[in-house]
Amino acid sequence: MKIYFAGSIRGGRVDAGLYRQIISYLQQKGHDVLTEHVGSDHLCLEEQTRDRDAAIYNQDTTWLRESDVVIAECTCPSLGVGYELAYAERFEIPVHIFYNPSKCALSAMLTGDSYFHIHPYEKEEDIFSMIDNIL
Ligand code: 6IA
Repeated sequence: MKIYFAGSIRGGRVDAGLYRQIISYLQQKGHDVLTEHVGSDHLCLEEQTRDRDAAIYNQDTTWLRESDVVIAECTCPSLGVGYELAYAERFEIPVHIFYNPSKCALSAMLTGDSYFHIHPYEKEEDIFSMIDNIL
């Protein structure tokens, strides 16, 4: 499957290591993760120009429309991820949201939208069997 993995970038990189683990797990299972860079520890967060951001937006929205499913890790809040989830809903792409309730309260705009499949988890290692059940 073509998977769009969404995780916080400018919203904060505290969970970048977890994003990396989820992405490599999906790749090991033979899936095509379009957004491998979300787990990268070499993102240059300082570079921010309107043209560069427009290129990122155009590429990411193209990938979103091409994807079979969106998987998002939402424990670290991110405006960009929230936007992506609503964008995926608009194009009727299934969306699975993972978050750790002991670390954050997920926005009511996500938990209140019955379109989204919401997956709270207690331990990070639980995510992988949950993914197996979804895909
Ligand atoms: O608001 P955020 O930056 O936290 O939004 C994160 C989400 O937006 C991720 O799921 C990405 O798919 C997308 N996104 C945000 N920034 C980038 C980006 N920047 N490259 C690709 N996708 C992005 C490159 C590095 C940048 C900080 C200069």
